[in-house]
Amino acid sequence: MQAENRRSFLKKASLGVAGLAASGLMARCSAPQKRPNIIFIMSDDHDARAISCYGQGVNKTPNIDRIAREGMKFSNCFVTNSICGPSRAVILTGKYSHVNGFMVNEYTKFDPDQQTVAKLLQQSGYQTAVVGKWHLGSAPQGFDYWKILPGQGDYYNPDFIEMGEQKHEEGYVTDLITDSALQWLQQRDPDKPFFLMYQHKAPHRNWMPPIKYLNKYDDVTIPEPETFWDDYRTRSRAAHEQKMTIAKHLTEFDLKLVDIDAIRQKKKEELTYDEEKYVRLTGEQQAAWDAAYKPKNEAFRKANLQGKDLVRWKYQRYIKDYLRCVDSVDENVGRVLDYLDENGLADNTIVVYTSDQGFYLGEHGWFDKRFIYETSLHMPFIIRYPREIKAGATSDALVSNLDFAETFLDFAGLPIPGDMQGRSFRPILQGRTPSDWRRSFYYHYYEYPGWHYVKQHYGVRTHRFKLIHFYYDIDAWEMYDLKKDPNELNNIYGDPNYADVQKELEHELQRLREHYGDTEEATQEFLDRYTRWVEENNLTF
Ligand code: SGN
Ligand code: CA
Repeated sequence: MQAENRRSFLKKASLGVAGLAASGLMARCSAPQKRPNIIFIMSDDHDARAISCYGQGVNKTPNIDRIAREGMKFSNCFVTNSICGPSRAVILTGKYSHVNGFMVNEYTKFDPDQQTVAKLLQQSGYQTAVVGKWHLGSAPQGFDYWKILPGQGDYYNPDFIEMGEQKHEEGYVTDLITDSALQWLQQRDPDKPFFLMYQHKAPHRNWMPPIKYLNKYDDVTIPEPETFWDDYRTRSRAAHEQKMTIAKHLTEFDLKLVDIDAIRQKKKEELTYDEEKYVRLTGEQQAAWDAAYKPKNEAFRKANLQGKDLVRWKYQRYIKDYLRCVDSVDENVGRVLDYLDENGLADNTIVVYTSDQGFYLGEHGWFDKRFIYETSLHMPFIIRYPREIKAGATSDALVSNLDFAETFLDFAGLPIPGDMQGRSFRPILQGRTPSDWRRSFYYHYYEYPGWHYVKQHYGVRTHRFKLIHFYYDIDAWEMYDLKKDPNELNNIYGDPNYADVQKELEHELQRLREHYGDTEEATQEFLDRYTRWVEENNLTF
């Protein structure tokens, strides 16, 4: 990878001008360029199926779509480890979890002393800020300004930590994060480039929508995905033993079936984590919630649904609240795009929209993420930069959150450190996918036992195939032909018709593990420590 990095760096140096001329953008770029600003917009658990430009038709996201219409949309952006903190650590460092040390949420803290893209940009003269969801356990470094949510944060009237100081704010989290981002943009030094990480909590569980959307979608039925009733027939135990089904694992708090008045009767110190989210509502907010949910809940109870009908009802409640949260994200993204327009910044600012990972919106009967399966492996990734990216472009190249840091450094004209493990995809953005771009992608997930009980696994994904090894308290392999079976319903591991492909994938997986320095010994050592911590603290999830 180091060689690959060096290559891409040399290429950039030699192809810069020629490449621009070839792409017809030379005229616009003839004056000496100021280094571009970068706004990295990331939401939490926003799956591409709930972004209208990805074409699934379940909702409308006009502002996010605008970024794609004026820029480029990737259909194969993959996360290396499909969970929040670890994804964020990979983005900051350009290194896999086993190298940056942040493998699971919560147990370890991100080591803030290590090299990050924010520090490198800051050192080179960028103004840097992070606003919103952070979830890395340690205080941010490398940012001139930071204002983050503690842990997962809250939807209503949340606390923030601003430069080390805890603050309470009234309002809805997605609006508040945007207000802070715009305030920071407003007060910055206009003569210096900036790097802003603007990161939403929404639409993370427990999907609490803003007041104004509480009744949106009431009169429609959102279609269930094709695989909603999947029985995991050909899969290993891992798919059967997870705890993330719509049918069984959504709680009354997730489903908004709680009596807020009754929760308020409890003493503060007796409140559970979930109850605490509801007592945060002001009297006025609660009145709006009760007005919206009580009649719907009464109708639901009266209907006394059973079996599949009950599961279908849960899905509608879940997906509608999720989409209501997304609507607020989209509208706030619009506020930021407007700000760029109004301040003459649109041309020289790279705008990214992504999410820390994909998220099941009922596929395979699930919510949550974690698996290497298609939905949770994919991150939406949309990027606009009129100076170098043609409007309406698309790419199916295998890119990753592993590459973001390298790509931003490349745009900032900075060298890419040899210990970063990804590669700048600036050439792809310019319309020239390098012939030696990766054709296989390595994945590794660790958090078991943990929330939703998805077993540890690693695997490889190529353009057409996927091979997965689940391990630890299981030793099981799965393989999928994504061309014939895009929904991954037919595990072909061991199928003699695919013997050659299987052999190749096994070799490729081994090669990637060696290439990225991921060893069985290191994994074992981490898991011993992690599972001891889970046991010692009697954690159940
Ligand atoms: C919380 C959620 C889980 C979720 C994890 C990780 N439970 O613990 O459902 O998988 O976060 O999400 S909740 O009851 O607190 O909502 S992540 O996006 O931060 O990785
Ligand atoms: Ca997440």
